[in-house]
Amino acid sequence: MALTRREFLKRTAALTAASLVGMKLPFVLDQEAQAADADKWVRGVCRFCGVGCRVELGLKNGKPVAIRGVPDSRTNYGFLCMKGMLFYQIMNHPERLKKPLYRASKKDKFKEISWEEALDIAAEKFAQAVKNYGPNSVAYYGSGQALTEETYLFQKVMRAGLRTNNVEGNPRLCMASAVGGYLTSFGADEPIGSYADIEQAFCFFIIGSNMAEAHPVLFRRVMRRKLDNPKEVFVINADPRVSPTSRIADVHLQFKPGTDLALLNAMAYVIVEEKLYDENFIKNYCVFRVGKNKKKVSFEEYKKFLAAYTPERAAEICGGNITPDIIRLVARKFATSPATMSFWTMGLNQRIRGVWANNLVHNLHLLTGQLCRPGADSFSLTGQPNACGGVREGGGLCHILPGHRPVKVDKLRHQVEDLWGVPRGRIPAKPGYHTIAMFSAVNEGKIKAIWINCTSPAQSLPHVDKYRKGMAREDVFLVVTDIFPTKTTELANLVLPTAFHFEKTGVYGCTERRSQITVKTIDPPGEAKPEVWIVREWALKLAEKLNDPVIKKTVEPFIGLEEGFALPKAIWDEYTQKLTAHRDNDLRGATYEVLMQMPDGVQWPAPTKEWALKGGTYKKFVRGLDPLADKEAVDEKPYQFYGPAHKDRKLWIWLRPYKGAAEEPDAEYPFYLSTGRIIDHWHTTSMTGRIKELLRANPYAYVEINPKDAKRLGINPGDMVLVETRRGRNILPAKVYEGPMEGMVFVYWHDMHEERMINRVTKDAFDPGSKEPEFKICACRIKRISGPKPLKPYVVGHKI
Ligand SMILES: Nc1nc2c(c(=O)[nH]1)N[C@H]1C(S)=C(S)[C@@H](COP(=O)(O)OP(=O)(O)OC[C@H]3O[C@@H](n4cnc5c(=O)[nH]c(N)nc54)[C@H](O)[C@@H]3O)O[C@H]1N2
Ligand SMILES: Nc1nc2c(c(=O)[nH]1)N[C@H]1C(S)=C(S)[C@@H](COP(=O)(O)OP(=O)(O)OC[C@H]3O[C@@H](n4cnc5c(=O)[nH]c(N)nc54)[C@H](O)[C@@H]3O)O[C@H]1N2
Ligand code: SF4
Ligand SMILES: [Mo]
Repeated sequence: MALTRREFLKRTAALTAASLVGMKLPFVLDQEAQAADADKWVRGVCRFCGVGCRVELGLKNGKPVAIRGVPDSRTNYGFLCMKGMLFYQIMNHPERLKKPLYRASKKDKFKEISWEEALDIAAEKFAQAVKNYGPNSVAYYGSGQALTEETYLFQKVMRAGLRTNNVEGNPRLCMASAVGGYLTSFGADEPIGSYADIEQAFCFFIIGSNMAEAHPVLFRRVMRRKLDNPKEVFVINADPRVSPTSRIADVHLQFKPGTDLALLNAMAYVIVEEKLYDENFIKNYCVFRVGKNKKKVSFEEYKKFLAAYTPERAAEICGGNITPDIIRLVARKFATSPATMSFWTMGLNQRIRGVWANNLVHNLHLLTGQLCRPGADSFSLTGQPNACGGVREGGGLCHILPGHRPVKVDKLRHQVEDLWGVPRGRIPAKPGYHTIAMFSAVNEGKIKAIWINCTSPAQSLPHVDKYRKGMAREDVFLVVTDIFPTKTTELANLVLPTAFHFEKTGVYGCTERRSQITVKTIDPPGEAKPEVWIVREWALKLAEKLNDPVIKKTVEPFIGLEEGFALPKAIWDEYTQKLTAHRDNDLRGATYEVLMQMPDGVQWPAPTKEWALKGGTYKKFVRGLDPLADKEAVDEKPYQFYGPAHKDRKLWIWLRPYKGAAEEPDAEYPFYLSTGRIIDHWHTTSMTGRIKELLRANPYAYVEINPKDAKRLGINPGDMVLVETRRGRNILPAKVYEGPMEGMVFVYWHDMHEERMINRVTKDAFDPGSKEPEFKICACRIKRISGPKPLKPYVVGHKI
C-alpha cells in the first residue's frame, strides 16, 4: 500500500517544495548522520513521538555517536526530525542518574544507597501502607513512553499482587478522550486505517493537531501528498491558532477555543441538508444514539437535533473567520472527496468535552461513509511512542486490563485472573483512581505510597502547584524511576536510575497499531537498571514482607531470567500469547523472533505468525484485509465491526450538543490561554533540554500574542509579560505574531523554570467521561511588566 522509497524520492523535491510553502524544514535525511562514521548501525524505533519512525543507532567503538533514518522504512522513508536524530546524546549524558538515591524525609539531602537497600525500602513502604491502610493506599503512575513489557509487569504486580487497580499513567492527560471516542463511536479502540492511507487520500481534515511540529515526519507525508497533487488534494486545518500545519491548508478554520463542537455539528447539518451522506453506509452499518443511556433514535430525530446547528448559528458561536459559506464549503469537500482522512490530537482530546469532540469527527465519517476504503479514515494521532501499545493495550489505566478488557466486566476480569493463575477475586472489581483523582487522593493523604515511572507529573499535571503540595507531604512515600533529575524527583524519597532506550529490550506500539522492537545494544550507565528487573525484584521482596505467595506468583515465570533480553522476552510472550489471544489486539503472531525479522514491525491484529510475517493488518474490520473480520463475520457485508464494546456490531452516530469550556474568558480574565508544543522540545525537557542543539534553538518559553491584542495592550516583541489566571502567575517574554486568534494566547509547556512553567496556571477541570484535563483552555489576563530581559534556560540539576 505504501510508496516505495524510490517512488517517494522521485516525487520528492522536498527542500524546494517545502520552501515554496514557507516551511522551516525539520526533516533530516540519513546521509548527514552517516558522516559521523559509525562503525556499526543497530536497528530500533525512535524514542520520541507516536509516529514511530524507524531509526538506526550508530556506534563507534561501541559508543553511540549518531542516529539515522532507515531508507526503506515504510513509516519514515529515511527521514527523521531533530529530536529523533539527536537522542543518542542522552545515552552518555553526564547528568544521567547512576545510583539509587534515598532520603527518609523530603527535607533531607539524598544519599546514594545500594540496590539491595533501595528495593528493600520500596518494598517495606508499600507493604506497610497495604498492611496499615489497605490496598487502596498504594498507587502506580506510569507512562506512554514506558515499554509494553514494563507497563504490563508493573500493572500485573499492582493488580494481582497488591490487589489494587490504582494503575494510571500520563495517557490520561493525552489519549483518554480518543479512547473514549473510539469506544463509543466504533466499539473498539484505536484507528481502523494506517499511515498508508495518506498517499490515497484526497481530503485531509486536520483539527486540533499541529502535526507539522508534533508529528513532523508523518506531516511530511501529508505535505508531499498535497504538494504533488495541489489541485486534487484539499487540506482543511481547524485550529484557533495558525500553526506551521496551516501552511499547507487550502482553508484554515479559525474559531474561539472550544467552539468546534458547534462547527462539527454544522458540518453534519450541511451534509444532511444537502444530502451528501451515504445512505447505504448508514443503513448497513450505523445507528443513531443519544445521552447517558445510549438511547437509540432515528435519523429523523438526528436531523431535528442538527436543526440547532445551522451554519449561520455555528458561525455566530465560533467567531474568528468562520462564516456560513466556509462551513458549507468544507462540509462539501469533506463529504464529496473520493477519500477523506481526518487527523486530530490534543486540540480535541484535552477538553472537558473531549470525548464528544471525538464523536463529532467520527460522525462526519459515518454519515459520509468516509471509512474503511483506501484513504478514508477517522485517524486519531497518538502523542507518545507507546501510549497505544503499552498503556491502551497493556492495561496501563485504572479502568482497563490488558487486551482491551474493562476492569468492570466480571467475565473479562476473571479471565485475566485465570490466565495469571491467581485466585478469582484477586483483582478488585472496581476501577482505581484516574489521574486527577489519584493525585487528589495523594493531596488528601489517602495514598501513602506511590510509584511514578517514566513521567514527571510535578510538571505535567494541570494546576500543578496544587498537586505538588500532595507529592511533597512527609507522609506520602514517593518512588520515582527516571533517567534524569526532574521536577518530580525533587519531591521524591527514593529515586531509582533506569536504563534508557537501546540500553534495554522492549516493544513500542505506535499510532497505527504497529509494534516495533528495540533490542539492547549498549549497557546503561553506572548502576542504572531496566524497569522490568526493578519490578521483579521489588515484587519478590513485597511477597516476603506481606507473606503473600500470590505476589510472588505474579513474577514467578520471570525469576532468574537475564534482564537485557530473556526477561523482557518472557514478559512479552506471556502478554501476547495469553492476554491478547482472541482479543481485537491479538498479537500472538508478533513474537520477538518475528519482530526482529520484520524491519517495520507488525500491525495488529496479527493472530498468527504467517499473518505477522506479512506485516499484519493494514485496515481493521475489512474482510480480506483483516483476519478477524473474516473470522468474526456474521453476514456477507464487506465490513464487519466486531469491536468488543458494541454488541449490535454497529457504528454509532452520536447526538452531542455544543457546550463551552470549563472556564470561559470574562471581564476579569478576558483571554483564552492555550498550551501545547514546539517541534524541538519534548514535554518537560528533561531529555531535550539536555541536548545542546535543541536547547539552543529554543532556550525558554514565550507567550504568543496576536498583534492586534499586543498593540492594544502596548506589548512589543520580547517584552516581559505577566500571564495570570485564577490559579497563579507566569512571567514570559512576548512573541507577537498572527498565530493565536485575537483574544487568545498560547504558551508551550516545555519550560521547567518556575517563572515560565505554564502548568502552574492551567486548570484541572476534566472531561466527565474520559477524565482527561482541559489543558487546552482556561481564562487568563496579560500585562506588560517590562521591556526585554536577558533570560537563561533552566533544567533541573543542570544550570547553564
Ligand atoms: N515536538 C514534539 N512533538 C510531540 C510532543 C512534544 O512534546 N514535542 N509530544 C507528543 C505528545 S505526547 C502529544 S499528545 C502530541 C500532541 O500533539 P498536538 O496536539 O498536535 O500538539 P499541541 O501543541 O499540544 O496542540 C495542538 C493544537 O491544538 C490547538 N487547540 C487549542 N485549543 C483548541 C480548540 O479548542 N480546538 C481545536 N480544534 N484546537 C485547539 C492549539 O492551538 C495547537 O495548535 O505531540 C506528540 N509529539
Ligand atoms: N500545559 C500542558 N500540560 C500538558 C500537556 C499540554 O498539552 N499542556 N500535555 C499532556 C500530555 S499529552 C502528556 S503525554 C504529558 C507528558 O508529560 P510527562 O510524561 O510528565 O513528560 P515527559 O517529559 O515525557 O516525562 C517522561 C520522563 O521519563 C523520563 N525517561 C525517559 N526515558 C526513560 C526510561 O526509559 N525509563 C524511565 N523510567 N524514565 C525515562 C524522562 O527523563 C522524563 O522525566 O503532559 C501533559 N501535560
Ligand atoms: S517524527 Fe516522531 S518518531 Fe519520527 S523522528 Fe521525529 S520524534 Fe521521532
Ligand atoms: Mo501526550
